[in-house]
Amino acid sequence: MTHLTRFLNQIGGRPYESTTGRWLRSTNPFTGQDWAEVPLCGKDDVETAVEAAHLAFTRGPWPSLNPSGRGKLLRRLGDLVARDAEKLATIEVKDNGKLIAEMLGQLRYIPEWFYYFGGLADKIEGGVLPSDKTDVFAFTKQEPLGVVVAITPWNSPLLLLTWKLAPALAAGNTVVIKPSEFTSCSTLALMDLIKEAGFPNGVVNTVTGLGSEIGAALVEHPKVAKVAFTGGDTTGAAVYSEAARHIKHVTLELGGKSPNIIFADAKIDDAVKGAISGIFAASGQTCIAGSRLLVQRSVYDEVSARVVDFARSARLGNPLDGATQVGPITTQQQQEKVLHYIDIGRGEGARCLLGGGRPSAPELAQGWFVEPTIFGDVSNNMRIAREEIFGPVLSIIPFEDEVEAIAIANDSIYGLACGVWTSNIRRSFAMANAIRAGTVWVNTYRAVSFMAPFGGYKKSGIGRENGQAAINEYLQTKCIWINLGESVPNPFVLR
Ligand code: TXE
Repeated sequence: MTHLTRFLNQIGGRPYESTTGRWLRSTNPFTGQDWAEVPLCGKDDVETAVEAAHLAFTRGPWPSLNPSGRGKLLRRLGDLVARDAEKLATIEVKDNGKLIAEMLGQLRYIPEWFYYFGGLADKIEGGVLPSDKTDVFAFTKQEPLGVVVAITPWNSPLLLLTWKLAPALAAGNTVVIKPSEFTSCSTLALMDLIKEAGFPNGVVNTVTGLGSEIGAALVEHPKVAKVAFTGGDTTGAAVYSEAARHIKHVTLELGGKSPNIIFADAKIDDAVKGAISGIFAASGQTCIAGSRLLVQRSVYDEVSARVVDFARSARLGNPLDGATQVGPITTQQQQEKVLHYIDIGRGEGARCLLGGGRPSAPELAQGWFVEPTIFGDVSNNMRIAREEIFGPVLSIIPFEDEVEAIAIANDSIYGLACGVWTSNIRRSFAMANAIRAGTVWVNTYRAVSFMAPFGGYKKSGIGRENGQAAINEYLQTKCIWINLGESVPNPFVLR
């Protein structure tokens, strides 16, 4: 039997297995072999984790630490992540099949979130209120919510966790993390750094296991104040309605079917690169994937041919090899879902211009690969243009003019992101104004930053991550009235 690397949870500052005594295996998407295991926690473990987080929020060193102290801890954590970038990147590659080149870049960037929100920790200000009452002094304070549950998906475990963890801690909350059952290892490795940074026991805790069991138990737990969720829209809706029953704060970052729009006046070379990175980065497993490529009819044939040629050159292979350009799909069930959508596309009459199945190379046979796949002549009514596939499948859709491009782009239940490729400055602004999405990129794609708010319109989500305002998603306002009068007037004598 192959040796499995074992990762443990941390609850209350201690390594923690589970009360079930069972384990959950992580499979390497490139080799198809199990490589690690994490505890399969149950509801009792949820109870222990939430109690630890609640205790750390209400008593002990964390609530009495001043905001600058919280900021210092976050900045120290950023330094530790930078120090261990390679180690964490390698774990995540084995866990979810992302390219090592992408992961190294991501791990070197993640510390910026801890520095940025660490810097914000002592800039959370209340205000003195003007008053229409005499002898009263009124002011506001921004206070943390309490125990925050961070539920994260498998496609970018550490990055999407960081987007929640950094502002939640900067604001003074405590956290219970539930990573995806498919990719828990990098999160558990990060816990060692959180401890090393000096966060008090119980400020950050983890429980690993199945979403349907412990994810749901966390959302309904009475001592959980907020759920910060990234995942699919079906699960997101379930989380939202459960949270609503208990009146909890929620942020949801859900799926997308983002349009990437190329006008005839664009620099076509750049637009083609933008189309490729929009859909084939991370094998299309990103919420911002530019999965609908809208191309103006006068350049439709040229752009389609060039995108197909470029995609054909992609080198599929071992994600741990720095030269690999497209890696496997993270889970076998996701690979099956993507292949099923390719069948649907064919059945709907879309023309398959490239790919369309598993690659035939023997060295890829053990991995969960799907070839970069491009459908031409797609109509926006087809399911492959309407539903999130979350894989390397591009649908190219022709349009005549700006009005039609806007109509097609907005004809979606989602509204996460959009790309626009044009040399016309007026058109840049007109498109940016007309598109119903949380992010619009003009002549670029996939740019994200700790400084820039990120989130969805419509079914792509609620709330924003990143940017200064994101910290408000983890705060609540308290209004304090101080009576400065000499005495309290007789309540029966109305004035
Ligand atoms: O995600 P889930 P799945 C989309 C993508 C993908 C589809 C399904 O289209 O094909 O969703 O993926 C936890 N209560 N995205 O099923 O279920 C779960 O354990 C509380 C887009 O893997 O949304 C995991 O930690 N939590 C997306 C997290 O929810 C529950 C990224 C996300 O898993 C739960 C991932 C429950 N009842 C998938 N059930 C993006 N926005 O980037 C599950 N979970």
